[in-house]
Amino acid sequence: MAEPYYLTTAIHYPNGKPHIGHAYETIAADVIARFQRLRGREVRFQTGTDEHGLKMAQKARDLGMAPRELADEMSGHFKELFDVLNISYDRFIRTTDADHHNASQAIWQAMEAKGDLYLDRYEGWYSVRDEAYYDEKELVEGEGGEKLSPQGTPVEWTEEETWFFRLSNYAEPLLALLNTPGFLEPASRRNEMIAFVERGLQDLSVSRTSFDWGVKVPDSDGHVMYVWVDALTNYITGVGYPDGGELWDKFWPADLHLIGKDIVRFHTIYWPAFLMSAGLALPKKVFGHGFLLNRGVKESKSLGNVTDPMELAERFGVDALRYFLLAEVTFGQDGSYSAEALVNKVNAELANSFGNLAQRTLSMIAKNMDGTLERFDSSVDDRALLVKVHEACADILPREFDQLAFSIGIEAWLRAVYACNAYVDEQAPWALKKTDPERMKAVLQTLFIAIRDLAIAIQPVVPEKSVAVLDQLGIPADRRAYADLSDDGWFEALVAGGHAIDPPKPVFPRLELPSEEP
Ligand code: ME8
Repeated sequence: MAEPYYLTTAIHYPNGKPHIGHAYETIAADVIARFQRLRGREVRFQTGTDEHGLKMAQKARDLGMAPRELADEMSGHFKELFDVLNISYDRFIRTTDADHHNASQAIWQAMEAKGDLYLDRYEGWYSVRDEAYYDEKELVEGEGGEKLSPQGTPVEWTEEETWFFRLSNYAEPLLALLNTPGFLEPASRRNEMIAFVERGLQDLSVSRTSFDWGVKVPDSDGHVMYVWVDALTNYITGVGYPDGGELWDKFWPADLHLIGKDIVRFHTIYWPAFLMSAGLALPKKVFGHGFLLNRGVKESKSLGNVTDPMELAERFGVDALRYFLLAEVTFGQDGSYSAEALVNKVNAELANSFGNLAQRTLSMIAKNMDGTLERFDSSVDDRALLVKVHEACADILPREFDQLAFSIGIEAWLRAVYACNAYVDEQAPWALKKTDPERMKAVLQTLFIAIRDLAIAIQPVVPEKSVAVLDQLGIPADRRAYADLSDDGWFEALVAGGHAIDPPKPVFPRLELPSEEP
């Protein structure tokens, strides 16, 4: 039986169109989902939009729209982008979905039944941009002397009667959780969270009365839930809470919540506390990835440097964008991107190295071997190359991807591609054609095997391109998993048994920078 694997992204605020950070997080999650499927896990992958709260309500008001209308329009842009980016989600959840309201009210009632909710007066600072409450001592001073949140966003003084959650009761189990190896990664994010708990946890205001765009608090007229209570609950809505059932039994607790570094507090303090209060199991891991910067600078509307990820995907191709983001950025740290960096990297590594290797080899097989493989005697060099490629594809890349160290895994893969190209140059099959045609066949078949390994291994990152290569190699769709890399008997028989391929078509075009680009 395949072991289940449940992974989620943050759900995105649809108060505007998606930006490159949303694309980055969701692509990374998709790489994980595809990777785990290829390892034989039964994956459930959820993403979606976080549609309630003051930020959405205010944005809609500014635009003269109803919040629901804004949510519908923008959520549609997110879904469209994720479909274009080839995101293999199982559910795109919207917090306005009926089952989500139901789940949020159910977790509320469970927390209330535990005695963790009480009514009181809230007085304090609130950032609409972060949808977060802050203590006076957390605030920083802006350039004009104004008070700002630690994220640098404006805060406003708020006073209202709200429900409170007894967060202060959970300091001890939260510290134990934060100290559990593997729960919060990268480990560098742990200290900040531990320090936050150790400073003393205040009870959390969890409802609002000054607006009504949210999930209604059960039996409490005029109160809607604080948007983060309902937002975090999306992770259990999607697997059948509160009714339970097959999805619930199989997939909760989640294996991984993938989120950005700015919302680690919500996921490693508030969310586990809510779950503990409701008597539910805790997620196994929260990973806080870094931020993507445009040439080293955070994108913002005022700087006019906002990139539309849809445009990038259309201009350079989805797989080029996916490869660049995963190969370029050390996962967990901030990363920088630009059109020229993307074009240079993708041309050097995919078009000129892997693409060229596949195209050259398959053309020579088509031309000089009638497109047909046969049994061959391998030399020491052939075997050395295949050992190296196999190690990169079947051992190193999967091991690193399992640790979410994508760029390191891809680097090992790329070194194997370079080794193949060096082997082509050394062996010079085009010269062997005249001097030793049998040896030429052995070289081309060795390369055929290597390309199969390389294409299988890189599937999570460039799904469309690797499928095209595997199709050209004639590898059946049910022989493309990681385990197939080590199932030698079947593959040896295929290569030895007169396996025929068609002349190849180029899969990795060279990219051009548009002329207006500096
Ligand atoms: O925070 N680079 O939504 P959001 C990388 N609705 N990642 C980035 C980024 C950037 N430049 N900018 C944002 C929310 N992100 C809440 C989440 S979850 C129950 C609720 C990441 O639309 C950000 O860190 O502001 C977050 O993980 C995700 O994009 C959605 O951000």
